[in-house]
Amino acid sequence: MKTTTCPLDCFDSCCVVLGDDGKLKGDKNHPITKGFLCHHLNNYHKFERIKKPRLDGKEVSMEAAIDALVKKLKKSEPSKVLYFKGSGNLGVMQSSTRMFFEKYGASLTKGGLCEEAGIFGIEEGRGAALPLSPNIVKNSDVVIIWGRNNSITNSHMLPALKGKKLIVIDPRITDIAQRADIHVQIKPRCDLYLAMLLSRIAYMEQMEDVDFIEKRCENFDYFMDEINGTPMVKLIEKSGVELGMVGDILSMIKGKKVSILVGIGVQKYSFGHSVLRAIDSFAALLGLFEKEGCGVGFIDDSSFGFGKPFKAKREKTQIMPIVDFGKFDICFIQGSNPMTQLPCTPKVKEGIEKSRFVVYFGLHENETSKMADLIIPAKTFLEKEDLKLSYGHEYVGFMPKLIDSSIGISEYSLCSILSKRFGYEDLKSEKEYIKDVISDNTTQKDGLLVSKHSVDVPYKEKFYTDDGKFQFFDEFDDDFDEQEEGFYLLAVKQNKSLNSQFVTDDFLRVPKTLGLKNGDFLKVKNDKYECEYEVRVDESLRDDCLSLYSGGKNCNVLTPFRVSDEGWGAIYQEEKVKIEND
Ligand SMILES: Nc1nc2c(c(=O)[nH]1)N[C@H]1C(S)=C(S)[C@@H](COP(=O)(O)OP(=O)(O)OC[C@H]3O[C@@H](n4cnc5c(=O)[nH]c(N)nc54)[C@H](O)[C@@H]3O)O[C@H]1N2
Ligand SMILES: Nc1nc2c(c(=O)[nH]1)N[C@H]1C(S)=C(S)[C@@H](COP(=O)(O)OP(=O)(O)OC[C@H]3O[C@@H](n4cnc5c(=O)[nH]c(N)nc54)[C@H](O)[C@@H]3O)O[C@H]1N2
Ligand code: SF4
Ligand SMILES: [Mo]
Repeated sequence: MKTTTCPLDCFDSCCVVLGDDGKLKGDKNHPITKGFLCHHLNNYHKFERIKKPRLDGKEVSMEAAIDALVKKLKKSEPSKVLYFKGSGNLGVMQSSTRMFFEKYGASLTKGGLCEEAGIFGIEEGRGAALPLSPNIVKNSDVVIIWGRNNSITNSHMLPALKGKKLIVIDPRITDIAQRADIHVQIKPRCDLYLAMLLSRIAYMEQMEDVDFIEKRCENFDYFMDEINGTPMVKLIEKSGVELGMVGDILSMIKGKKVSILVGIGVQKYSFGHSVLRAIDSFAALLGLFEKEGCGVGFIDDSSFGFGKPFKAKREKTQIMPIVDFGKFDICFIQGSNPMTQLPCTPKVKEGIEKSRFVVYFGLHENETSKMADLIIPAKTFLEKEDLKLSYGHEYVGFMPKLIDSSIGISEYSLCSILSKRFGYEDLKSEKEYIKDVISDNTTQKDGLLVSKHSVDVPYKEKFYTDDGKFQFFDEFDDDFDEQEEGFYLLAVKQNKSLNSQFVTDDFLRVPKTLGLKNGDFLKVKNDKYECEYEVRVDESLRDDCLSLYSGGKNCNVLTPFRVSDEGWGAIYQEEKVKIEND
């Protein structure tokens, strides 16, 4: 049986079986995949890929494409070259190209478009974000789903949720919210205050885990001072959640095994790191970090503790969500579609138009490939050697080359050819890189490869902070004016696309109260830009929210050109938008 691992940016990292007919199926024996794949891989071959390299709009051979790139790189000042890698494929070998560009002296990016703000907060409190796998969640009594949309983005968690009490905290009535025992249809950006309110009442109800807090935590008194120092009415007002509902949540979790599954929804804000820190602090107050069937999961760090073969050693100077492409003579864009995925599309467009030579290295045509001077087609995950870690569970997935194809080039081969052309030392073979990652970082569990650092109860022994203790949070900045007129513009995922890959959806979802109907057009604006969208009425939305799906061609026209206070993360939902409704 030919098996591999789904390369996509997803919690689940499914184990994929390649049939003799070329069809992809989920491995029935894999403990997470359990025999099913989602829309993306079930339809993988239907999506047209780029077959030939193109230079200035004309098809060329791969040799000519690489020649053109080498020529440009040799002529350019290295710091005027930008290396920009997205998350189209999360295999370990994807980063091999960075090795070449780092040696060459190109500018590298830091921060990112996804979980960076939240991860910063988690690392402040716990030192590292260890995965909370479905294997742990299945032993919980209650699961709190906090700004994560499992049925769409993390469907292989669903079996672990069966039979559990579910509490969903989400401004939209998602599929999982409809099945929840409690749904807090929270106002966007209010989660930090809800975490504080929950902590305050839990403490009043003496739900804190005294022993855990005393032995394994720091800063608890300051945390409680901060919380008790904030008037209760302010916490209720700021969270927008009634005390009755807080009471219902706490009675449901009291004395129970509780897992909290946090998604990126809660941290697409300037103070995103503090939101995760506050949720973690609530969990630590309850002592959830050392009990079986308990814990907090996020977009976890699957490579925690791993020696990373392609880790950048040079300083990264460019902040990814607000990088100015126009400053660079050459932009090498791999596995990404910044024209739709970075915040503030008008700025991105301006930069990409200004840059002298834009290289797009990807699988599919998209808004960025349309603007590129040189297009280099990639190989699919079936056609190259790789290895995949998951940010949602402990298993490490083999990705052997299963198919020969004359189309495209792998990241490793491109790196290898470029290195040779520049006279850099020879690379190890790709099999060797993969073998080293496996032998240094993994071990076997029930016949499957898992991270060496994976444990049944994360943080049971220690936290990964300097003193090995959990650090409660005690202060945060929030200067957002929630009274400002306008709508929250939610940035969410949908089932048929993986960000901008596959079938995208350009419609603006609006609440029923706007009195619009499907097919109407609505002009939406912020301080600088405006954009007209075709509308779909969505009864799952709060009256103060609009939403756009990730990958839609105008999904980022109105998102702010800013980054989080910590972590250099994109903050798609930080600013309200206004509508022109006549
Ligand atoms: N099908 C599919 N799966 C995917 C992806 C995809 O594009 N398509 N993308 C992958 C990637 S890159 C990632 S990072 C993950 C993300 O996985 P998720 O975090 O599950 O994805 P989102 O849809 O961004 O956000 C989840 C929920 O947060 C809610 N939300 C928005 N704002 C707030 C808020 O202020 N507070 C609270 N409590 N909730 C809020 C939204 O309504 C949404 O339901 O999914 C991965 N999986
Ligand atoms: N408005 C809004 N914006 C968002 C989000 C949102 O929810 N709303 N989500 C954000 C998040 S969480 C993320 S992670 C980012 C993702 O944003 P990006 O990292 O830009 O990811 P994609 O849009 O999925 O683009 C992936 C590209 O990778 C290419 N690709 C696929 N496989 C391979 C391969 O093996 N090799 C190479 N070289 N290329 C390959 C595909 O052709 C595609 O062009 O978007 C962010 N932007
Ligand atoms: S995108 Fe996620 S759910 Fe779909 S096949 Fe890949 S790993 Fe599985
Ligand atoms: Mo992401």
